[in-house]
Amino acid sequence: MIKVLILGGTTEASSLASAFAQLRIPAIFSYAGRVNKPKTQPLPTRIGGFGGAAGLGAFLAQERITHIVDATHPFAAQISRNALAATAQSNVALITLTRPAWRPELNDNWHCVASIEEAVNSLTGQPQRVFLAIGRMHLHAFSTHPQHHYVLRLVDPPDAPPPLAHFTTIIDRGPFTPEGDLALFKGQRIERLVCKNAGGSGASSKLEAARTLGIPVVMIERPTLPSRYHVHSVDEVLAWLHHAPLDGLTSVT
Ligand code: 3Y8
Ligand code: NAP
Repeated sequence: MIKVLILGGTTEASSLASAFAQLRIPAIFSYAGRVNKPKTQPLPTRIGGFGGAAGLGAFLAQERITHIVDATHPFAAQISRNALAATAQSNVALITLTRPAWRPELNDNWHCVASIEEAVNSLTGQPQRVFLAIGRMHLHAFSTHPQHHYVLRLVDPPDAPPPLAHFTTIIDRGPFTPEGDLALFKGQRIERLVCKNAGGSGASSKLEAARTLGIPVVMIERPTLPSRYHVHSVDEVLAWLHHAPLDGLTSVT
């Protein structure tokens, strides 16, 4: 009897949860508990860390999990490493549902960097209005360049003011729309965009807005992870579970 653990927190994980609920595939959805009100899922949901790879391993045994789908964000590297470690010690099968990285299109003006630190170092120069779409965890790094006015998009209101001299905070969780992001960039007079190469459709609209307005993009590339079996569509996950595809279900690429 299969029982699947979905490691969630992305648009793809939400699509997967809907498919599993429609097909009545026994599954538990898991959030880290990073935001106040995570999106409700149509599956039994647990919220919070497991306590490292060992804690995840204990959870798998306790819940008699047979399969894990790692549908977490490409920058959520630690949980992905834990899932690899926990399943290597057990006979639980693991698949990763990833979305392809974004690629620059003609006329895009991208400066690709390997880390948040490199993104910060690229912001020398005259004061600009910079859209920071990287969440709230790394804002302090940008305090070394106080000349800019930062426009921050966060899921929840910050507990304390960000350590930045000039900033505007926008509370929104996405998925976002091209019209919405274009209006936002125009309204906030954005001159530069800093973001992670999240991939997927849930947050690509800021890139479309930057393209339309000719705004340069500082693109933080994904962390490298050990090679693992990964697919890019819900149907491929269903096939992996030996389940027929759900009619009309679109892929996540
Ligand atoms: C808690 C669960 C859905 C899922 C929506 C996707 C799309 C919007 C892009 C911008 C970029 C950012 C951030 C972002 C994206 C989707 C997806 C995606 C980026 C939620 C969610 C959780 C989180 C955690 C949160 C992080 C933060 C990152 C905001 C839910 C909404 C910036 C990443 O306040 C915090 O502590 C926020 C933390 C990790 C990165 C960071 O370091 O701050 N995501 N995001 C998950 C959990 O608890 O397990 O509430 O729905 C999920 C989504 N975030 O089904 O609609 O699929 O990529 N999330 C980045 O890409 O740079 C926003 O604003 O343009
Ligand atoms: P991370 O750095 O890889 O993980 C840090 C710790 O958070 C993990 O070791 C684990 O704690 C816990 N954790 C992470 N994801 C979890 C999940 N789905 N269920 C239960 N515990 C989880 O992860 P992160 O970057 O903080 O991301 C946290 C969540 O936000 C993930 O679900 C991710 O999909 C989502 N998200 C992240 C980003 C991003 O930019 N990082 C963007 C969008 C969405 P224990 O070690 O205690 O088990």
